[in-house]
Amino acid sequence: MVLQEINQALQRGDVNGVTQGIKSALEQGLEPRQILNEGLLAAMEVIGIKFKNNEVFVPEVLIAARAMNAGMEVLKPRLIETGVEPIGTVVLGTVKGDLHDIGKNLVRMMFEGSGLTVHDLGVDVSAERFVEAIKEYKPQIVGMSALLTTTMGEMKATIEAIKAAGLRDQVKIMVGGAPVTAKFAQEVGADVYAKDAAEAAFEAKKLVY
Ligand code: B1M
Repeated sequence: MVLQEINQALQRGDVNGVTQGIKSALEQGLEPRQILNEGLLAAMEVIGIKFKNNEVFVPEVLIAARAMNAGMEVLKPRLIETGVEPIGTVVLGTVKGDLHDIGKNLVRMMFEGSGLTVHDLGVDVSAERFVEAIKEYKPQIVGMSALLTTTMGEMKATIEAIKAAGLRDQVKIMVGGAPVTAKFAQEVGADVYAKDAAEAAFEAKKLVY
């Protein structure tokens, strides 16, 4: 089955296999969300487990991540609803010291699919850069992602910097990422925690309406 082929190709880090698999899945009429969940995300989860168990190492994870991103490029136009009027603006980034961006990119896609304009600052984003971006883009929401327990603290530092710049009242702050919890979000002074990309989009819509 094509989803299984996509899954296996992603685990091998086979960019061509993933992109071709997605194209034929779409031609067969499969839902983009099903391709994302059962093809790409399921495979990434396997990679995550193997990485944790020392069955695969950083290079294999990187090539799988590259195939994931290539697959997302093919899926993105199909995931994003066309012709949606922007309902609000978000500044999004992975915090300083953290290079993980797969989850953040999914959150961005779901935001875009919900009609939000997203200014994606990328990875390893300093508190100062977040502050500059708030001044530049005047977003209603600032979204921060962290995947490492060692970088979660940057969320607090960024919120403090936003406060110090006198901008805290102008934005709602959303945090997420595997080690982040609702309790942590509250402790660092964020407004919202979202556990996954779908919830992030749902919560963001509530914040802008
Ligand atoms: Co890294 N890594 N990694 N890694 N890596 C983890 C996170 C880890 C849990 C693996 C493990 O040991 N089991 C572990 C962290 C341990 C910890 O801190 N507790 C870890 C480590 C240790 C490291 C390094 C330190 C390894 C090393 O070099 N020794 C290193 C750090 C580099 C750095 O950042 N400075 C490192 C490097 C890497 C790669 C570069 C090889 C690669 C990243 C490639 C990339 O992103 N472009 C990588 C990967 C791929 C992972 C795993 C395997 C997968 C992460 C992922 O993409 N998940 C991960 C293990 C795992 O999570 N099982 C691991 C899929 C993604 C869809 O999920 O990102 O959780 P996630 O996003 C979700 C939600 O969290 C949520 O929505 C997303 C979609 O539903 N979400 C938000 C995310 N952001 C949000 C923001 C929101 C709301 C929701 O609001 C704004």
